[in-house]
Amino acid sequence: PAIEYGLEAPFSIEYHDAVESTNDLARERAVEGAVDVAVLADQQRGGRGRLDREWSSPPGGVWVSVVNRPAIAPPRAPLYTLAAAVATARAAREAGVDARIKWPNDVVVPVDDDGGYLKLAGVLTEMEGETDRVEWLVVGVGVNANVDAATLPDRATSVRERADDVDRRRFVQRLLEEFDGLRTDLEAVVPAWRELALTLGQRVRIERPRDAVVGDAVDVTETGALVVDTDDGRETVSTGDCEHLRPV
Ligand code: BT5
Repeated sequence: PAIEYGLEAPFSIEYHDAVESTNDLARERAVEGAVDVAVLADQQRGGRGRLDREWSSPPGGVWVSVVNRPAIAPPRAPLYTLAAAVATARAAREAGVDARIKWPNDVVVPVDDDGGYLKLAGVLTEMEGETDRVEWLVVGVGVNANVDAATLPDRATSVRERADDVDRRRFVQRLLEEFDGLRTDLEAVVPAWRELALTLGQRVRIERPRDAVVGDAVDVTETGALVVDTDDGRETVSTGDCEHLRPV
């Protein structure tokens, strides 16, 4: 059962010790008609990443999913993913971690000058709606906060590993405040994203369902798509088409 989390936040918070996936619970709340609810858990047994990948969610992390009912059309939904990545990176930076954003949905810590990184957090956005209107949008954020890297997959890191353990209540509050500020000012999302982006200026390879795009990542569009200068000209890759992005 949910217990009171005792947080001043722009969302009402539903806290659980352990769940399958906070995104699944938030989706249920969304279907029930909830507005501005954040579902939070200490651990997830069946945490999910994009494209049916697993998300490892041991105790001590921040596993949170937010229900939104934005008055936007579906093509702008990726801005919510970018906003959550910015909010997470800002909260992590306040905690002393050199967090940057890797397009489209990763928060990472650079480990060398060649684009190498370890993954600190990820964002999973899911929505329901019609062609011209989003009905609800669930933004799930997983942050390796007070977690030993040994309990995480390869190429992952945690706040504990890069700085010190955080007060998770404070961390979640910062994250949700930043996210709320950006979702209510969507024009500010892309400029804020650019400032923290690790991907811009990198040469990247992006796997799509049917092909791959290789080139220099030069910008993101107003709907969060990545603009890549390839040998054959300029390509725009939508967040939904990206299976993997890696620096080359
Ligand atoms: C993501 O997927 O990065 C989105 C993760 C979203 C997790 C949150 S937690 C709250 C909410 N509830 C859920 O069930 N999900 C959301 P993707 O870009 O597909 O990355 C997944 C890949 O990251 C996996 O295939 C692993 O390689 C790696 N990975 C898994 N767990 C990780 C972790 N804890 N830290 C870093 N990397 C991880």
